[in-house]
Amino acid sequence: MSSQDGERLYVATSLADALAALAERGGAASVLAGATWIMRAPLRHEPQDLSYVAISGIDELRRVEVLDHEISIGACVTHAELANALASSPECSALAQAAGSSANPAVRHVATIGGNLCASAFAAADLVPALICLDAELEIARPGGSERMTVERFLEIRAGIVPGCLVRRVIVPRTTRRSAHIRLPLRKAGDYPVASVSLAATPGPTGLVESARVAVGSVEPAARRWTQLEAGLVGRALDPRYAAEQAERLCGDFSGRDGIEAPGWYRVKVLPSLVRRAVVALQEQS
Ligand SMILES: Cc1cc2nc3c(=O)[nH]c(=O)nc-3n(C[C@@H](O)[C@@H](O)[C@H](O)COP(=O)(O)OP(=O)(O)OC[C@H]3O[C@@H](n4cnc5c(N)ncnc54)[C@H](O)[C@@H]3O)c2cc1C
Repeated sequence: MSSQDGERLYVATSLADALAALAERGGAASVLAGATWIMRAPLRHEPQDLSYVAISGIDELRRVEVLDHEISIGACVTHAELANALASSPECSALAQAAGSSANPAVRHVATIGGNLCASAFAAADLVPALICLDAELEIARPGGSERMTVERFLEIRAGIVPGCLVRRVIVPRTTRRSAHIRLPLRKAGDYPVASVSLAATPGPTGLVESARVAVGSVEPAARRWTQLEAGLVGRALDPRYAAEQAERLCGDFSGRDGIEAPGWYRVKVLPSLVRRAVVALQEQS
């Protein structure tokens, strides 16, 4: 164990050390990874936590392991490291694109995948819809054990997660799908996206779509799947115009959230165009 700045910051040296430090502090301490979300707490008028347990120096949380059937990504892998590590895994293009296009280079070098998933009030998180469309799971570590669940399930329980737990790693299954992440920043690259669409599709032997997953980010308070649109894409050839028409028809599935960057109706209005661009991106990968 090592500590800096009195009780405010504890720098953990291993996963066990981090879990012990969190347990010792009860509900009074939060996990700190890249701190790019935490540092803006005062701007969001959120209370700052009493103390933090820093985890970004823990070796096992910084690894990306590309195995035959899955890719295991440690919670403290940064957006920049992720984009780089996945550059030669075409089935994970959505995640590589989300990681490589989020924020700006300085933020991407410290912001982590774990922080992106755990920032519970962050509707515009880029990696979350990408992970949902890739059917990713995550592993939560707690003293005495761990639990694995889908990212979708994690989003349902994240606000009430027991203090003392932390996300250890994210697991992305490897399949023959193709995928893309398309985002619309309002003014310039580096802005939060007004809306984002992540699309994964698996082509069958005849070229028709065998399975599809679409996830929408930043439109509602949390990213979620667009299951009606998925159903409309299956059994057909990938066609940007048809996909955009279906998206237009099904846009009523979303209630856009109003925010300082854009009103809710606008976030919904741009979805067909993002879906069209996502399908074009998939076609370009073949
Ligand atoms: C200028 C700027 C621009 C940005 N633009 C974008 C953008 O375009 N797209 C985007 O997606 N994001 C953007 N972000 C948000 C950026 O903060 C997140 O994307 C980032 O992934 C958060 O990771 P972090 O490691 O910094 O999290 P932290 O700030 O360290 O933590 C965030 C939250 O998660 C918790 N936490 C962190 N890791 C874990 C863990 N392993 N287990 C449990 N809890 C954990 C913390 O306690 C905290 O509540 C931007 C941020 C800035 C400052």
